[in-house]
Amino acid sequence: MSRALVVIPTYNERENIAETVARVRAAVPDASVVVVDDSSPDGTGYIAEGLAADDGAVHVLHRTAKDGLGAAYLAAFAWALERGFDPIVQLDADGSHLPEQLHSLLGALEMPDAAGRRVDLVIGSRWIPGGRIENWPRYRELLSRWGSAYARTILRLPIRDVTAGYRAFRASALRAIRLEDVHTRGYGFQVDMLWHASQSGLVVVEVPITFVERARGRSKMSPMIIVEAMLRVTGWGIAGLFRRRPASSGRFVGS
Ligand SMILES: Nc1nc2c(ncn2[C@@H]2O[C@H](COP(=O)(O)OP(=O)(O)O)[C@@H](O)[C@H]2O)c(=O)[nH]1
Ligand SMILES: [Mg+2]
Repeated sequence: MSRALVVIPTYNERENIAETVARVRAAVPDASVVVVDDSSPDGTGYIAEGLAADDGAVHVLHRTAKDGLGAAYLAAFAWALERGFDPIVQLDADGSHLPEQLHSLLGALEMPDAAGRRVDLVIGSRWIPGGRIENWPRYRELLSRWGSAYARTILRLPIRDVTAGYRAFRASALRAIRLEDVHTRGYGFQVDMLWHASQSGLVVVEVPITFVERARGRSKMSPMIIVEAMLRVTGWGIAGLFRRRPASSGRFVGS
């Protein structure tokens, strides 16, 4: 019996959550699902409870207030590690991350990387050959590309898509990262996790995905979230200039 877990964060995803959970369960029937809902006013949490009542492999974590994607993921990771799930996958509720590509991420976690090392973290990447995006407005694509390029350069990360939200972690990788040191609430959380993965010397590879912009519901991206991410990345970059890189960071290699 697989102990794989797919974590799906939700805030006002009433029109999407049932279909996303069903597609995950169909794509990888062995994997469990946990929906992490921040008391969505639109009743997403109630819908998720209904899905959990019908399917023992579906779980729901309710949080009391909208506290950001990063905080939701950190709560889910703690929940998952306590229960022995491994690996642990991040997947958006809105249809952007195709559950049908879960096999690709999970498969890459099982394969040695180009240098023959055990892989700790797989990123579903839009910005490597074979990666695609569908229905994204031009400004979102530019924002994502520039954000990724800025963070990658400042933090010297050998990863093309540093803000990607479709990821598969070994449980041991989440244990290696000091999660209590990850403080970014918004989407900068994705960069924060990679930054910590790099500091922990983890082996990271990217696999191409097709990212499909949501057809229903609304994005929670906001200027505040972007500002938080930019300020933090810049801060880590400056701090990095004054700190010798840990010896283990040489093991952090992208694909
Ligand atoms: N639990 C929780 N989920 C969130 C929060 N903000 C966004 N999400 C979820 O995170 C995923 C990605 O958010 P989305 O708004 O689609 O971001 P975008 O794809 O960058 O436009 C979706 O499943 C959202 O419902 C939050 O504060 N709490
Ligand atoms: Mg989205």
